[in-house]
Amino acid sequence: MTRFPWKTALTVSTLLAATVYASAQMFSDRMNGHMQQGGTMDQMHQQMMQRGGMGNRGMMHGAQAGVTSTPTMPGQDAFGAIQEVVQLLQADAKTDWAKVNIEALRQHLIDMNEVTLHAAATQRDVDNGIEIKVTGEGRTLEAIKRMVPAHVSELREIGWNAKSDDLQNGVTLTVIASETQPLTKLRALGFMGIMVQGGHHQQHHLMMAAGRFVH
Ligand SMILES: [Cu+2]
Repeated sequence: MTRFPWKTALTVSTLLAATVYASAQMFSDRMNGHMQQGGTMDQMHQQMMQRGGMGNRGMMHGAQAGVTSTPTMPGQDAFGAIQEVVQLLQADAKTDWAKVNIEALRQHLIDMNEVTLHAAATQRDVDNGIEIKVTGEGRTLEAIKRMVPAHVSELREIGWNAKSDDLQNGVTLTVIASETQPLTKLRALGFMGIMVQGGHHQQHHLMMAAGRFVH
């Protein structure tokens, strides 16, 4: 009869038990880690939602985390801009519907698309400033001729030394450096960086649609 090695069996089972216990401990530690991480994410999410203005991102985060909510993305930026303006006009009891012109806003958004995405912009240094030849054809050219000179007037209103000259296929935009707009910055901004200057662009869209403003 073989002697059963009780002592060895006991040692082995103790070791096994210890290993199982250690694994369980590691597993539970890891789970706690995850839960703590989850907690922090929830807090961040809550903070984001409370801070406001981050609503969209908050909801996207929620959607990624499997939380169902109403979609907010309009699918197309110009569509979204028009939708927002229409909602503002509808919410305002003083809106004069005899003057409202949403088509004017749509045409301006088409101009913006042409100028932002399709115009060619060739930049060069001039004496203490930069000169940009903005050119295009067809609908793009029309948009350049409407938008660039109009924006130059706005730049001048906010104190920039800017001018525009007509070209056959576009406009020459010249901006001279100043203490507030040094040459290095102008060079870096380039055509679009200069076009986005000024704080009333979105307000202008509302005025355009309301029929109170001609761009
Ligand atoms: Cu605009």
